[in-house]
Amino acid sequence: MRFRTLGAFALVALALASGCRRGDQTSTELHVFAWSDYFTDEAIQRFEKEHKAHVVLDTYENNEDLVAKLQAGVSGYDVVVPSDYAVKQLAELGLLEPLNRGNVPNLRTLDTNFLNQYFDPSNRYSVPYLWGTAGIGYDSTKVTPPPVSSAVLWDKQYGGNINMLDDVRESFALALKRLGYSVNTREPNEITAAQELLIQQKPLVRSYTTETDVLMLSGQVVLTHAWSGDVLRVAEEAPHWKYVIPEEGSTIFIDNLCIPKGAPKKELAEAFINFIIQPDVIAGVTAFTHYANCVPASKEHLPPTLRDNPVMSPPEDIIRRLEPLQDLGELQTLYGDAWTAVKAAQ
Ligand code: N2P
Repeated sequence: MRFRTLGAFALVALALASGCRRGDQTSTELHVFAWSDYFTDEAIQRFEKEHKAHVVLDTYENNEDLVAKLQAGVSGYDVVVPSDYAVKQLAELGLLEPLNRGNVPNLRTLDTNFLNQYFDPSNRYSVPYLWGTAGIGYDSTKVTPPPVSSAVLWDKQYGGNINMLDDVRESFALALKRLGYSVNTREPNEITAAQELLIQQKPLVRSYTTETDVLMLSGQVVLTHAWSGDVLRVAEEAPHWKYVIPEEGSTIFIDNLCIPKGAPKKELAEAFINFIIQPDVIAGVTAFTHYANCVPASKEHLPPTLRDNPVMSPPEDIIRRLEPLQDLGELQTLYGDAWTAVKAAQ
């Protein structure tokens, strides 16, 4: 979590200018709750300057933590970044504010392929932001030959050096695909079979976390279930880290900018969303995060190495092996219980 404060001078000036009582320092704060490493300092600072606001950034590890936090009541957050299926869950729970599109004119810069998706058919609540895939990050000096199948995550020779994403749907997706099932199966038998497979893997697993970058950089693991951008970003610093989508298939996600119900600063949140999807700004975000974005005009601002990077924007034959996670409604609890059983297994 990052926390920035304006200089005392600026705060007093701001308070006076907006007619606030001196000491009312919260009036121009924007609270953003997102995946880690999902914005850049440059973008945040530029927004703060242009809008005379102060951004407080807080992070979560997975969609379930985000949903739970918003379900628990007043979160105080103004902007959140749920993945596709979680947008649908949050919208159905009445936990999102409809967007005032008039305040987000840059919506027109978005690639229409990302609009009107199943999880929010007319983009009433969500603005597509970054997208990527789940796969396997591996240390190519230690894992040989380069893995092709997700079976490598069950290979005893790497026992104790493996991390799995602490994300119920992603971990089950990996196991389900390995068994030849859909990542969105509604068949209890298939979910149970995936649960068994994850339990069988458990003695080899060093950790379950979605904060994979530190594990890769520190060499604490040689293999990790991971999201594409996180591995690519690490590979810039440590090029022996590579990424592969297992031949069995995997998932593809779109993460979206949304405003939680009752957000204290709805208009400022809309200004933030409008700001961040500007081509040059979002290009900076992609250059840092290594996640592809939904704004085609940003491409010309990207470093050439990222413009046609096959990990960031996979070719058609790889895309065909990927399934988006769907919202499973009530059945989500089946997955939740199965995940709890995996975590509790000895
Ligand atoms: C970034 C996490 C990627 C988000 N650290 C996956 N939806």
